[in-house]
Amino acid sequence: MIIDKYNKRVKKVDSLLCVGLDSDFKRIPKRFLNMKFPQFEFNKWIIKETHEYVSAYKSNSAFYEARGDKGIRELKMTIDYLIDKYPDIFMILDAKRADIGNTNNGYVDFIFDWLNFDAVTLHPYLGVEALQPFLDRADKGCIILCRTSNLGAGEFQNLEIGNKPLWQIVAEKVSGDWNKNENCMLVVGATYPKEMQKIRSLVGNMIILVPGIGAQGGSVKEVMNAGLDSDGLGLIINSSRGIIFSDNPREEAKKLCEEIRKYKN
Ligand code: OMP
Repeated sequence: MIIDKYNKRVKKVDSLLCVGLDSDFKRIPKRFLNMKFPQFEFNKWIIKETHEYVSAYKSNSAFYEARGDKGIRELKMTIDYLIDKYPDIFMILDAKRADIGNTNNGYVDFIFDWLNFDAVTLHPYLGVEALQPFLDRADKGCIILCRTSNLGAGEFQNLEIGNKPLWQIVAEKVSGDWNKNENCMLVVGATYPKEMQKIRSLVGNMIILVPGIGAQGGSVKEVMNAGLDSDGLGLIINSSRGIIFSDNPREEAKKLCEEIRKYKN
């Protein structure tokens, strides 16, 4: 099972930390800009500085797509580097994809088989039938948006359908019918710990990806209290800007990892 890869790494380094390789070209330090592959070199540096504290890396596709073919090439170079040097680290492409079924086949080929990511973030809006090409890949992870971290998340996600908010229905569907291959996970923002607690009570030990720590102000303590599973695991806690654009990414990753350990134990 693909989630075993994540859990194995978690146990090896005693960390639930995911560093977001959201390598916005406009923000990467100047010393990288005159290199042949600046985004890749920046990522390589971040990976060297942080790998011992992380169980996952998550690359947001937007920051690579923004540079056209150069960005896609350097995204590919980054994942190839990780596969070569740190193959046991869980690798997520944050692309929030989903379309009708046959179109999804193109995304599956690109993300899972050409880029070789372990998992991808997906919208649930088109329903399980459309997402099948992703879900059928028992060897890969499908991370479904449930309760997102942004301020306006409630506009649709809080809509009540038969006395339940939409996010609750998504959590129930994904952890039930959708998870036949045991390869589904959910996204729940750190900025909504109450919802996280409810979702954890609904989905058993399903892994939850938690963005919103660091730059978006989510609290590690609240996330850990609300979201840990019955084994004291089950979370992928992401921070992107708060680590990669800090003065000292190694120190920031270490600090966050140690904070996670403190509440985990
Ligand atoms: P920072 O705010 O810089 O830590 O980045 C957060 C990352 O998580 C970005 O790549 C976002 O696109 C992503 N994200 C959210 O911030 N909120 C969500 O609800 C979902 C995601 C995601 O799917 O990862």
